[in-house]
Amino acid sequence: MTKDIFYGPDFELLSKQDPEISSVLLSELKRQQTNLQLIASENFTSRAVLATLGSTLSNKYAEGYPGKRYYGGCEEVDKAEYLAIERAKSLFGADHANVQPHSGASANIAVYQAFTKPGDTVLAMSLPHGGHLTHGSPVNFSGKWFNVVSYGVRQDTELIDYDELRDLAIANKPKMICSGATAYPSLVDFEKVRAICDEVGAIMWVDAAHFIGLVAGKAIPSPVPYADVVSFTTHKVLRGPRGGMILAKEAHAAAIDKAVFPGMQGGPIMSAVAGKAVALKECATPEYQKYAKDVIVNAQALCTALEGEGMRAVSGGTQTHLALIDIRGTGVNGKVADERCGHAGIVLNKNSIPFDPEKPGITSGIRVGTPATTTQGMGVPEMQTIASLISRAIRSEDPAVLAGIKSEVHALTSKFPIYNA
Ligand code: DSN
Repeated sequence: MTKDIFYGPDFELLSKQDPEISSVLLSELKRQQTNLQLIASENFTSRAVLATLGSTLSNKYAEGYPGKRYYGGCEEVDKAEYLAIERAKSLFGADHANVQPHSGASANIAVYQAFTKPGDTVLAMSLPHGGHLTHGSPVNFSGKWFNVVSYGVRQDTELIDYDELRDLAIANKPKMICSGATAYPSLVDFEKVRAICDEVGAIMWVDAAHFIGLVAGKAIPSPVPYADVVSFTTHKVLRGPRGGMILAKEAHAAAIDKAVFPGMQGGPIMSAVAGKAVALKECATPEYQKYAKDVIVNAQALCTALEGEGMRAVSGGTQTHLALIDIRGTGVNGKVADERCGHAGIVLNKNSIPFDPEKPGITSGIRVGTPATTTQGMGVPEMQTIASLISRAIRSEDPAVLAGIKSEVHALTSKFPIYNA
């Protein structure tokens, strides 16, 4: 049974040794193959990246940096890390790259550590308006250890209020200003943010986790020429392994490296570092650049089609890989919509919309993204079909109807197979 499957011969060993875990791997593969993956922060990484993640590089401790390690035997993993660094610098035109953070949150901890001290003031986008936990949420280290002042979007346009941002910067004199969000469908005006940072003497930090893959594909403008530091994850649109990365101006290189190691992490996960190198090489290809543009075309098509189904696109549409949809017009809240779509094989997430009257656990919205479906090869016609499937799922409480939609989802995904043997 396991002979022909994607995971290869080692999987047979695993399935004999640990049938419980091997069955999780199989059923998760099936879940990814058969459902619609619309979580804006997820993607299907390449087989080459997966092969690297499952390699013996995982066995190696390599505290320190290439050429300056605290353990012997690092000559091979050094080559992988040098490649990842050089590819990151070349792809993004950055002075410096640190490829070791285990995740986006880890990368952000390092940014705080490099530029601030506990108690310092930082200006960042508010979580209810699309920010991230590490941008000052009271339940996160950032909100507990720093004086984070939040800016948001305007109620009329649902776009960042740069006047408010400037006023807050002048009034609070932050050490650092963070731009970047997890549920903001529009582009950030980095030139404006740079000017505000210069006016108040703040470090310009861009948390580019969500959109860096679009930058890599030259589909949207880059924050790198403007920002002092850019942190991001490598597994979203970028389509690499789960992990984090930091780009910085040369003047900040030493501070960033010190903040990552020994400041925040011990040994880097060298299989992931090598996987980041593989993904960055893929990102430099014309195929990837087309992919990045297609992700946006698909997100816009999905957004427009959802509007055609009687839902409202926050900020009037999208310029990126995701759309934030106000679903109050359907009479259903985000939590119920998320659950109904889940029963129908459509994986998305409930999401607060700006000025949401509902609690964060309920919400008035959903967030949909197109990185994964675009990797599968879906295009505008499929986005229109998906919008109709979402709309029907949200509006139905009948398990039989939801099961019927699930069959349609399976029929659609079977035409765009991933990880086939
Ligand atoms: N969890 C990520 C997202 O879904 O946007 C952010 O870290």
